[in-house]
Amino acid sequence: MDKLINNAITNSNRIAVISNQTPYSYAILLEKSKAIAHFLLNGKTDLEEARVAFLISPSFDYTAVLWGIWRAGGIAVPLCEKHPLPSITFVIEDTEAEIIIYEKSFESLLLPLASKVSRFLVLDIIHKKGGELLFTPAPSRRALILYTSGTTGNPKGVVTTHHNIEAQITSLTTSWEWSKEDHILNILPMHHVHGIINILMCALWSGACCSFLPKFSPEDVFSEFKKGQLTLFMAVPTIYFKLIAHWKLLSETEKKEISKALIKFRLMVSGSAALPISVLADWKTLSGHVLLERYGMTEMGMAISNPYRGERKPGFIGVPLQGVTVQLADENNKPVEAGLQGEIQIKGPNVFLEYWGKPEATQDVFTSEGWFKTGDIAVFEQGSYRILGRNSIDIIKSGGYKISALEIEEVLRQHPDIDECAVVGIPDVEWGELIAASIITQKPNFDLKELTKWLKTKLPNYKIPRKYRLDHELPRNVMGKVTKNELKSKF
Ligand code: MCA
Ligand code: AMP
Repeated sequence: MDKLINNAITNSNRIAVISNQTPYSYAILLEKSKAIAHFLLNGKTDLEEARVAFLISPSFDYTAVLWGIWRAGGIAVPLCEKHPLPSITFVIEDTEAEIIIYEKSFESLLLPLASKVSRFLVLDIIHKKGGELLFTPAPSRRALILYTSGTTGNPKGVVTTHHNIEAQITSLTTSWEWSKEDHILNILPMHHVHGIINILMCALWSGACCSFLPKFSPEDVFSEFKKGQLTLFMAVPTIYFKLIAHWKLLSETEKKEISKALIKFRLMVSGSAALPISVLADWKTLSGHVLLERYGMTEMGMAISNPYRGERKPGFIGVPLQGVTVQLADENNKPVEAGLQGEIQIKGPNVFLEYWGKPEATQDVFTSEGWFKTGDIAVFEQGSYRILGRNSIDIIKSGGYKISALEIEEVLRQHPDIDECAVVGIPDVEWGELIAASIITQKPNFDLKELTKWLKTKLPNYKIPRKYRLDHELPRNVMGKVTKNELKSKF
């Protein structure tokens, strides 16, 4: 945190963030985040790791609140604007958040939660100035809790310390040669590592500029590209797919204009899910860039990356980033022989501290030798790692979001007309995987549109099944366990 603040002081006259077309300097970011810290401290000198949840659209205000929480010694818990109330309530209860800060437009959504916290603060009232802050949190202190889906029902809170975050940032800014001349566009949701660490925090650490668009739309992204000021772009494969599809519909003149702007970029990165080779090839035609594919996870930030300089191999994720150690291991957590497949296991200062309030779950994902078990299966060949799949069929990646099939099944089972169900991910070039559900119901003419409406009150849009089958029974093995591979093939 000290280094982050010092870097910001050094760059105080530079533009840190552009949001709603308004530029904000590092000096203003320092001032506003200090005011927020003072307001949160309310006379104390340290929040002592109180969880502070916040629901603010991706913007300068979001950035100032994140820094304000850290400068006050709190743990930042970003909420997602697209989540329905039950998902937000879960996070507030699970973290036992003491404070919620929100943007006025989210007031009616959050009001039912006001009584669950000691302080329910609308951002507009925070104007207080105040003197210097008397403390900065030590590197070992908890900084951030991000929720991620796993192989058990509910999402788990991944806790990273200031030290973890600094390690994640420095390995990326060094490997990808960030500088203060950089300017990046941020169109990703701000409750995940990709948007928060890889884009926003790497930019701010470097004295560079981060421009926010409140929501992804291909038209808006292309018009930002055409302004000719950006040097970097990072997104999930689904976004590249959508940009390519939009570009293909444009006139020849518009296509040329966009391609001319894109060739000037320094670097374009894809990650959070496997990049289809067809998307890599189409993007090369459109932009002249071979996308740099890298591999990461909420629990460890980025771990493996194709090179910034040197050959980027299609279908491969590259080699360990600076400071990260990787092994491929068998079921006994022993390293596999060269050329054989194994689970990716990671060590390094980038690896998270714990799942919030879940010591057993934390212990389960580390080997006795301290390796973090990712659950991703890979092979090392031709000097680079290649992902082959995951060791759990119940983890789905759709649109770059990690989704638990079991979490969706648990919600589906609460529906009064559903007797049984099973959820799987089926391959899809646009979304990575599409969520598909087999439903067993006795109800004649069961209405799937109504089911979708009902699910949307309980789950975020990206966790809603896109394909259904109404079946008489689920495929099972002799032990009675649902055979999900068989179900997948039925879709
Ligand atoms: C939305 N739609 C979908 C899905 N999501 N259809 C199928 N599968 C989906 N997963 C449909 C909606 O129903 C709607 O259709 C239409 O798409 C638009 O919905 P909307 O919610 O507006 O979607 P969007 O804004 O266009 O979202 C697409 C997106 C978004 C921008 C690609 O999914 C996204 O921001 N993904 C990034 C997630 C991310 O940052 N992951 C990083 C995790 P209709 O109009 O018919 O209803 S961090 C991580 O993974 C690690 C650390 C790492 O390595 O980075
Ligand atoms: P999350 O839990 O949302 O952080 O998602 C992490 C998961 O995304 C990893 O465990 C991988 O399964 C997947 N992932 C991230 N980057 C890549 C990539 N480049 N190729 C394939 N899978 C990826």
